Amino acid sequence: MKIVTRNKLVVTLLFVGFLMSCTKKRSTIAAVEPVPNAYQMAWQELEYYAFIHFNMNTFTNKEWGFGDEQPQQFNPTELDTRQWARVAKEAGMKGIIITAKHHDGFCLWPSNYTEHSVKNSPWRKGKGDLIRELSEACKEYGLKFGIYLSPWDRNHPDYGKQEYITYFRNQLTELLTEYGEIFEVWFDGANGGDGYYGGANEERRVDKRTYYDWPNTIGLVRELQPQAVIFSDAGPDIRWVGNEKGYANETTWSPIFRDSVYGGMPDFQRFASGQENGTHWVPTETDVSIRPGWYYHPEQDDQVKSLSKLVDIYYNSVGLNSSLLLNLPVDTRGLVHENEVASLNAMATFLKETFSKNYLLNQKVTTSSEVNGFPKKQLLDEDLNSYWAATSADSQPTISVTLEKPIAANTFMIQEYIPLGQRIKAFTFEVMTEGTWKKIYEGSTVGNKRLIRFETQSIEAVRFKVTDTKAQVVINTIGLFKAPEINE
Ligand code: FUL
Repeated sequence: MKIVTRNKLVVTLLFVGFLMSCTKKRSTIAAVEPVPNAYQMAWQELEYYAFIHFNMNTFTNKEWGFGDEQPQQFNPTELDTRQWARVAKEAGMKGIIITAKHHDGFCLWPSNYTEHSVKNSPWRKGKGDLIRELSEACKEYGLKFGIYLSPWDRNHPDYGKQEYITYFRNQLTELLTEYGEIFEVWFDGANGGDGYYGGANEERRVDKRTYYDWPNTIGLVRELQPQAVIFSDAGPDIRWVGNEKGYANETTWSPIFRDSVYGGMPDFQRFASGQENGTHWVPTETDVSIRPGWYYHPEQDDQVKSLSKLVDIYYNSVGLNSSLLLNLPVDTRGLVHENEVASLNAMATFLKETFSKNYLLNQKVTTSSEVNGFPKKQLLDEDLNSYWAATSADSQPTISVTLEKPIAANTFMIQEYIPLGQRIKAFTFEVMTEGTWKKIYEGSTVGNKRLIRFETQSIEAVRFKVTDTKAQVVINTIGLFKAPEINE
């Protein structure tokens, strides 16, 4: 009896000790607000996904249709959304966002609220629903599915009036209730003014800030698909990187001072780098097309971005605390063109070869400080939920890794543990070759991921030093890689 009681006591004490150590762990590192919510965190982990611009413009060979096109013009001959999904999957992408309706107003699904849709086209004899086909293909290939719905509609007679807002919301409701889970809703900011507008053929200006009643439109998305992140020039959940070239800024803060949210805001440039002390977590998304145009134009068949260009874009988007939304203009057959497939496959091989072997694994790591419970070994455990923490007294935290034997490498990766907020303001990255430290790079922000590329060299050790930070440094992971040479 006595023994049992003592055992019970020991077990209880151990349990209390365990609970205390957990509490201690959690309470040690305070978050630096703002921080991402769970849905933004899930989105951060995607990093690389496809935009598909395919709609009426594909058949009129335009970038922006006027709105006076006829549904009969939409007629892909070999449309196969499973091919799109397969190509995206094999490319290593995690999802697809489709232009359900672009500025010309034509709808890729048989909306109940307009005749200007696939239901009046020859495609599948008017019985087709491209949004359904694509959502099912995405499910089959394990890809996330997202919707681009242009607020501007150059076809609709009521555009500019209150009635159009009801129409826009009805369409949004169809898209967000009929096709399963949506991971991202993309609101374009473009509003050009003139259009067909049901035959009026006139210029219609709206106040982008107030016309779409963004708070309630955003509220509708939240209600129907609470996990979806919403994109516009200024958020609310993710923001435009500020250019369509594929390049994020060297300094990229995820926080911004998000006073108002609407697509097409004239001062989005002030968000390009974000704001160190911004009040809301609104990370950037880098959208760029694999060809010069967003839509397919046969004359651009030989202008598909090369492997080296795509790699450069990847390092300057994913590697600069952003995500890469790479556009594939599906052609008039309804297929991703062979030239795109070739570039994407080359890119997939490059990424696989580069990031499959982290040369820092099992090597000797030293750090300038360490908080109990957040040891340096967690820098290399490949667990996105564990991290190393420097003490708050350590104002210039340093991570050094000495390699057992010299390794030829050309890429360094580091990720902050962003669930606790973005912190690093400035850093240096050095490598040791032939016994001498060499400064390779001096940078500013890190955030979700920073990739540093350099000439291939035989490296004996690497050193990452934070030279300025908002708060105690928390690092999720580090890596050293060797990207293959690109021979083009
Ligand atoms: C822009 C649009 O005007 C382009 O046509 C394209 O859809 C691009 C992604 O966004 O604002």
